Amino acid sequence: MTDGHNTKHLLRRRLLAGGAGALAAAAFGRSALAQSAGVELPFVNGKRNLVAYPEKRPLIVLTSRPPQLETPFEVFNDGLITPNDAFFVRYHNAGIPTTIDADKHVIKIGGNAAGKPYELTLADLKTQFKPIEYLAVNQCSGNSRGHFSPRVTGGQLSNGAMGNARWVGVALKDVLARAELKNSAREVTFNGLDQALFGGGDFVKSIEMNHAMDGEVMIAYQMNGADIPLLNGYPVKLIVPGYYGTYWVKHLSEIEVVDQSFEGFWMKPAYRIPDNDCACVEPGTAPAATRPIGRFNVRSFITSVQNGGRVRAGEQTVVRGIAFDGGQGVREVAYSTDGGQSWRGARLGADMGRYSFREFTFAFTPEKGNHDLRVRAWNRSGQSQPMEALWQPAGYMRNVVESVKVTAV
Ligand SMILES: Nc1nc2c(c(=O)[nH]1)N[C@H]1C(S)=C(S)[C@@H](COP(=O)(O)O)O[C@H]1N2
Ligand SMILES: [Mo]
Repeated sequence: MTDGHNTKHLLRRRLLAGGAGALAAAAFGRSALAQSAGVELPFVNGKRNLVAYPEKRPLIVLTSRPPQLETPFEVFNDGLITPNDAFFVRYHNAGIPTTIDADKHVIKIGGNAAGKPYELTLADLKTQFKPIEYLAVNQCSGNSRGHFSPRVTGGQLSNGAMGNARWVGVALKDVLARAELKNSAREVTFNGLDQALFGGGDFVKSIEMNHAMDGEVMIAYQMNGADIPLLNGYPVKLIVPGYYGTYWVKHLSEIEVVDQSFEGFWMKPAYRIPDNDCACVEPGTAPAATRPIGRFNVRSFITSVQNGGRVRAGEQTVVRGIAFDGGQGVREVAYSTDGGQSWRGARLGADMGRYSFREFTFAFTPEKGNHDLRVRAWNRSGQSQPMEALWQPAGYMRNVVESVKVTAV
């Protein structure tokens, strides 16, 4: 409360100050406000600052060292592609690169199952391989973790640790093929320029060989038609479409093809889920067995109105939102305006690829009073979202059907 008051006060002072400053504040009203403001995420201890990091508009700060930034949810209603300056940021270790000379950046390709190890410069990557391109959602495993009940440890995120972008790069398969892989090749590991300063271990991830060779996993050098922002992995980042962000290694500098299962800290014990169909356990209990986290489950969100929002009674409102899954593609979105008692089909927007956000809309003419809006998506293999939240100790993969309560006045 105090913050909101101070913010308004500050902004008013700036506007009253006159001259160029006032003009600037007026022209950039929204960001001037945001820069000095905070937000209150909808859970206990959800108070956060909004701060503009390099190449970023003011984003929700989870931690500042290393930077972990969440996208304010309104951004998802501005369009189906998340702008680079609004895209969330997640790092594990404090030793992040602060300047990178892309002309000097090399990716080393080696490992005990690479017959012919070699090095690639960024220029090689851009000129010697066929570019590929697609839209894909990046989502942190812990997106929405702050909403878990009972609460779990880890970054207390609301729903903004996700984003959809157009990626351009080269197929990992093509880069690996040039290393003349041995028959013993089993997994591929990925490392980036960032380093662990205070323990925890260098951030290294792995995927299986057939996944690495699927022709879709990409070494990207472009995001939404521009260089990848530094905080999102400049100059090159691994794109593993449909898979949680943990595999999307930033500032990619080392690729190793190895003949055994890689079990570095960030593959085991970190980033594992209960090894069962729901990837869930009884709240408060630990799983008997785990496996590495994999593809996204199905999610959908209303974006045009937020929980606690207002709509006009007796007038038709078009409610809009986004749905996505781990790569089957969204087949159907249903909506309810009565808290889940009755459901109808929403209208799907254009298919922008099976890894992209998909828009949906539905029309709603509310009577005066309170309404509980819900949406539920299905993918092309019939998977959907649970009506009651599933629980797991790491707080990954939350995908419950959300409830957006609005008042029609
Ligand atoms: N080099 C490096 N890459 C990384 C990480 C990291 O800590 N270091 N974190 C991963 C995790 S858990 C996520 S969710 C995504 C986030 O990507 P973004 O910061 O570009 O949004 O980066 C992944 N790639
Ligand atoms: Mo993540």
